[in-house]
Amino acid sequence: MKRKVICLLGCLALLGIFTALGVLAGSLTGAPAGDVDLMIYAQRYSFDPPIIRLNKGDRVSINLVTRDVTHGFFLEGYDIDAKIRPGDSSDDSVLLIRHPSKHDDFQEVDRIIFTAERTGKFRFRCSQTCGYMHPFMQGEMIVSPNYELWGGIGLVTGVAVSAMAFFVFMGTPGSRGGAKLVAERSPLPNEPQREAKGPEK
Ligand SMILES: [Cu+2]
Repeated sequence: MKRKVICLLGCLALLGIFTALGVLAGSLTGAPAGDVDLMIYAQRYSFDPPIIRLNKGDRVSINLVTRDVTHGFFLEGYDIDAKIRPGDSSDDSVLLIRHPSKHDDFQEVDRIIFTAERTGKFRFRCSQTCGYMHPFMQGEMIVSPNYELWGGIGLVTGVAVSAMAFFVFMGTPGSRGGAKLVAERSPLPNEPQREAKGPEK
């Protein structure tokens, strides 16, 4: 009985350890890549939505739309500076992008595309002077590691390992019976040979 309790506690500890390892793996490696399609509206003096939530590794495609004048979209930490010029209709608007660290010129694109490789909080702000409140036009992108997925993988592994450990330490009724049968039967094939050899000599 005492052995059973110790064994159960051991299995619980294993479960905890594997779940924790899973969460740790999540914080170090991040989530599997997913495709995220976003529409961001820019207008004086805010972005809609103001907060973007992503998982690490997400392949992001942003369609930037302006509701009034030309606005910028400078994403800190990701080397992205985009701007959207309004047209007569939303189809006529022009989206341009450059990478500040490369000192390159703006190039026309259909979408702002990048992979969310860095975890953390990153500010995005308007980089085109659009009015007196322009400096306050900003939002936030939050890239988090996928704790749930890796924690789940850890938990499942923990269940498997602790179940194996439980049966190894406690033994199953079948395996005990089987062991006895083998122990009883194994001498049998040798016995007749010994008996046979004995009288010959
Ligand atoms: Cu602005």
